[in-house]
Amino acid sequence: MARFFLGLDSSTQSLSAVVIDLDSRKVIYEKSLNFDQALPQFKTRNGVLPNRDPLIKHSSPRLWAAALDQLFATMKNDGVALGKILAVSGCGQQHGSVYLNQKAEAALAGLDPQESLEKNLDGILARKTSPIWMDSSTTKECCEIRKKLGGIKFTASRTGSDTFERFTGPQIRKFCKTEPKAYAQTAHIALVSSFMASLLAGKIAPIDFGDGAGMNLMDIRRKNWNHDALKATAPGLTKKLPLLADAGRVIGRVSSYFVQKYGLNPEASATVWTGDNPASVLGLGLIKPGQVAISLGTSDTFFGTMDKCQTDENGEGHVFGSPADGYMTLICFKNGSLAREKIRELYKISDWKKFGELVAQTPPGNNGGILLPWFEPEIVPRVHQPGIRRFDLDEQDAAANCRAIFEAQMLSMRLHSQWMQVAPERIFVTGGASSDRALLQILADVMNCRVLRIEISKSAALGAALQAAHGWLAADCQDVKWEKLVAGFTAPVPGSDILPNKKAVKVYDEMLKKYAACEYEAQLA
Ligand code: XUL
Repeated sequence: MARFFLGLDSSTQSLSAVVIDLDSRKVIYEKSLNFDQALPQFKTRNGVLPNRDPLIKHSSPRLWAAALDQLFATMKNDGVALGKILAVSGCGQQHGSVYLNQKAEAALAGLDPQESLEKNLDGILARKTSPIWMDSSTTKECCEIRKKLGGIKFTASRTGSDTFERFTGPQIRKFCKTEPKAYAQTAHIALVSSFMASLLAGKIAPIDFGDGAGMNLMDIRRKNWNHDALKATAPGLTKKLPLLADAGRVIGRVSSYFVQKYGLNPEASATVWTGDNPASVLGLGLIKPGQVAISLGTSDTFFGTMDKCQTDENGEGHVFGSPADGYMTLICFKNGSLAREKIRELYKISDWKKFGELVAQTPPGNNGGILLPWFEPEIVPRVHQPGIRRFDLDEQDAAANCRAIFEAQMLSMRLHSQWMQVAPERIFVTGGASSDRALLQILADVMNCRVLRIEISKSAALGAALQAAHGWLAADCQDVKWEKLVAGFTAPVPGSDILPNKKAVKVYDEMLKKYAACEYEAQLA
């Protein structure tokens, strides 16, 4: 019998599904459902609910449940062999939280297939909306928790990261301070990933060590809830958090809701989900320690795998548990494609090909011109007041400004990833902007490293499907090696190799010092 596994990715703007056939090592189905387009009644923009305060970014758990219904209906209509799926796993946008009351357990256990999944949530949400990773409204709470935990270095070495506005702990603290009644009525706090896993399993699901590390609440080394962090965050938190467990671990059978409504295999295993970045690590095949990938998307993320836990003393980067054992590091630069697009609009450049041609008109190093492209508050380096700054750069010179944004973003990645102390032999790149050769050449030159492109549009959902397979095989007492499991699903695009140019490498080695000084000056201003 064929062995099919389903992976779901509940990300910021969409819900995606990938089905793999483990024996032929093929992706046999993939689909994405865009929230704004498929569910316009929720009135989200790019997956976010409108809010007058630009620092507040929330979304809706009802939207995520409605999307799950719609995606299963689409899979059924598309003739996906749901009856043959052996296990389902998934991942979610990290840090976002869902607040459920004491009726949730019973409601999840008895999900009614005659009603929509959204309707099944009636009366169980202790908070209507969910703060998500784009929220930056908790600076005060970050300070308070960090202070109680003994400062940046200690917070990072304990929980894997310094406190960050988008991390769940500071978000919970703000909720408890501003809506104490609703907080008191909260019986269960879930992450986006564990909320979706709970719907699939029909019970409160554990949080995994990958996504759990994005909360400022988990002890990164011991992999259990850290009581000092819980105490520093909000009262009574111990009782509201679920168990921590390995991603992919089987937690039971899928809820009969999906069996009756969509014909999902009644024997299919429901498993623990993880965060979208840990799942991408699997989907990109980054299993060996020291492997590095950069995802060039709405935000740019730089991630790699480590066998030993090493945290960032400066508190800019994060360490999460990797779903493939060990640890992964992550640095999130919020102004990724967002900033690149803003520059393209600003200089009225028709497309990225033209943009690349302009970049080629100026030499590596941009004759000393530097641009700091913080159109939105930046996560790394921490910038609360957005704004762009130019140093020795003529605002009227379109070509120099195009090169400047590419160089600044890549130099920033090099500067802020130094704490990881990994000297990769090659860097894999993925995401929308990874087809831009001009950008990749600058990346190769700045990092002095070979760059290879991996073209997987749904690396997180693929990782989730592999996680489902791993969990199912482990529950079946089969000894399964991650390296063997991921083999064949991911390969660099043939001919996508970009090698560093020796002359440019020297230029960027020098330029890094000036770039760092400009960042420092801009942060002081
Ligand atoms: C990671 C982060 C983002 C979200 C995007 O820390 O905040 O990458 O996970 O979904």
